[in-house]
Amino acid sequence: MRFPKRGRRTTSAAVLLTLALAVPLGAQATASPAADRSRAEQPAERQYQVTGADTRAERTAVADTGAAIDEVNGDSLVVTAGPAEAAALRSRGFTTKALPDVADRDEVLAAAPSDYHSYARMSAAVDTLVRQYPDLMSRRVIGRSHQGREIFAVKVSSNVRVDENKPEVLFTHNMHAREHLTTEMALYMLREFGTRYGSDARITRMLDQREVWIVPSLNPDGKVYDQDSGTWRNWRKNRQPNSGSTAIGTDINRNFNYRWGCCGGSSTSPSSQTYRGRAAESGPETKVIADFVRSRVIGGKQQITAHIDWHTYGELVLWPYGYTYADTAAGLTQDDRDAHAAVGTQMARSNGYRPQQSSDLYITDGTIGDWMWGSQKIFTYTFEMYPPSGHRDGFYPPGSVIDRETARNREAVLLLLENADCMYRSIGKAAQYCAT
Ligand code: 3K0
Ligand code: CA
Ligand code: ZN
Repeated sequence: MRFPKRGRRTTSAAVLLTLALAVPLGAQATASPAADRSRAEQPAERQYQVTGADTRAERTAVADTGAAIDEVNGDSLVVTAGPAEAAALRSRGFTTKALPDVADRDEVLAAAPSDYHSYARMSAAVDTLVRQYPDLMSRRVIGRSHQGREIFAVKVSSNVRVDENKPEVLFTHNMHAREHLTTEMALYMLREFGTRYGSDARITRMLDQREVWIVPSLNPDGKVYDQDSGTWRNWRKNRQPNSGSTAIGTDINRNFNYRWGCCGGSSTSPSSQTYRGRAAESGPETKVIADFVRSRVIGGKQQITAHIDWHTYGELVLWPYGYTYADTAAGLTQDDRDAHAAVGTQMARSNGYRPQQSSDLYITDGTIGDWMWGSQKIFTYTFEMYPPSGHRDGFYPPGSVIDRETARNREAVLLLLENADCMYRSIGKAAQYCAT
């Protein structure tokens, strides 16, 4: 259901005006009940075009205000920011231009919330698949979100009920609430594995020789909040309250326990889009996936060798680190970097995305990728799916693109699985690193 556009735009303008007049910078509105209701429907965060930032250092300065950078287009950026972050951007000399609210973009924004699986429909679809392929797939609850929803992993492998000695590969999806195409990517992979095992040679071989873990939604509360009211809310973080603030949510991708908060790549302000939380792993969702990954250390050996964390948008393949511009750093040797880049570039060639180090975009800290490598030595990629930067669809492309844009990553997924037994083979160093 969509509200009549005119009424909604009026409400949204009134709320922004209330915030602009009444809210001290850095604080959150203590709005009237009426304004509060509207704000719940229509958060004050919105997208801005920011000009004057065309280097990675300037992009890092933009990110340092606590705005989330959604797009990089040459010297102009699109960010999601609240009033405080927008004011901080202007005070640092950047030019900001408010873009129309996501929910007001009905004509150009062809996506309806019903185009994408809701959390409930996704969960039911997974149950159906697991029932259909009981020897190949099993589902396990690995923990719960702040509001108590199940965060679950689907294991896919031949002989699925036995923990065998095979390289394990992890795929995590939908950490950022509004990045719904990533949940569709999880469902695509599950359907593809289910229907092609036993007929497609590559898939059969991989499911015989790997144990695959797919977590279709790392942020079920955020997904439900963004989608289930019937109008998109452009929500990114989880839905955990913050003590001493009315602002909701921690950015799960700034909450991981490797160099957490080290480097100006996250915010200390609960109202920020990139709020890092009060401590590393303070977000229950962060802790759930970190605990799961730690639980895969068996006999002192991490079983998971490779990982993709699926995001939208920008059509990028990113590798660690995000916390530093340096190509190599503590625990990341030249060979580690080169193997990440070699497989990352192969995958990017297959889907047409751009391969680069995470910090080539802007500095981030406390991300899942930095933790996966820095703390667990798991080869890790962040994929930013369709659309490319500058495309009007942003986080909400129409449902008609889902099949094409998920299948587009089929080859990249197979490439990662095929390399996962020895990532250093990609740089000709299997003998040095992978001798058994
Ligand atoms: O590792 C990274 O560079 C993460 C990029 C990710 C983020 O968390 O900022 N980009 S997104 O938020 O637009 N999906
Ligand atoms: Ca195993
Ligand atoms: Zn994201």
